[in-house]
Amino acid sequence: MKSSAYTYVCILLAMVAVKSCGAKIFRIEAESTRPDHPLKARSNASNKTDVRLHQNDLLSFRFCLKGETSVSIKSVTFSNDGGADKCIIHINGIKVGEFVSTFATNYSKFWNVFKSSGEVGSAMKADPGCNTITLFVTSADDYGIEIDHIEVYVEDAEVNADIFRCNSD
Ligand SMILES: [Ca+2]
Ligand SMILES: [Ca+2]
Repeated sequence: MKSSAYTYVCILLAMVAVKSCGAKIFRIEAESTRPDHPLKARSNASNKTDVRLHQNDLLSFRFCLKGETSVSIKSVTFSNDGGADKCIIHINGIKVGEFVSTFATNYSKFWNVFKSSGEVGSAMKADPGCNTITLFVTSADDYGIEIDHIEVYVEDAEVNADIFRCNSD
């Protein structure tokens, strides 16, 4: 009895380990794509920099996978000072979801206060090789929104940072 309970606990622990080891989260800095939009120095941003976007602007990011893999947008970190803005995210041209910034203003100080969108949409299958994430600003006030970074959840433990950034092989 004792040993079967022990075995059961071990199996449970192994399952937890497999689950937590089977996926990774990668961060893509908005400024890393050398976008056509203004970079802003923000002391609270990761890499101390973000990108200011206005209505109809877009950012495009490339990432690579080893095999067909489930991916999702874990979070988009952004700041806003002024009216609300709406962003839509596509992976490989397919809409995965959207998020909005809410109206808030503090004499421009809120540009240095960062918020998370939370998970955007649901997971989808992405292909081996090169994939593209696109963030579109579909509506914005005159001041726009600033994007700091995006976190991408990848359901494949074998994908490391070099593979994800398309630097391998
Ligand atoms: Ca705004
Ligand atoms: Ca950043």
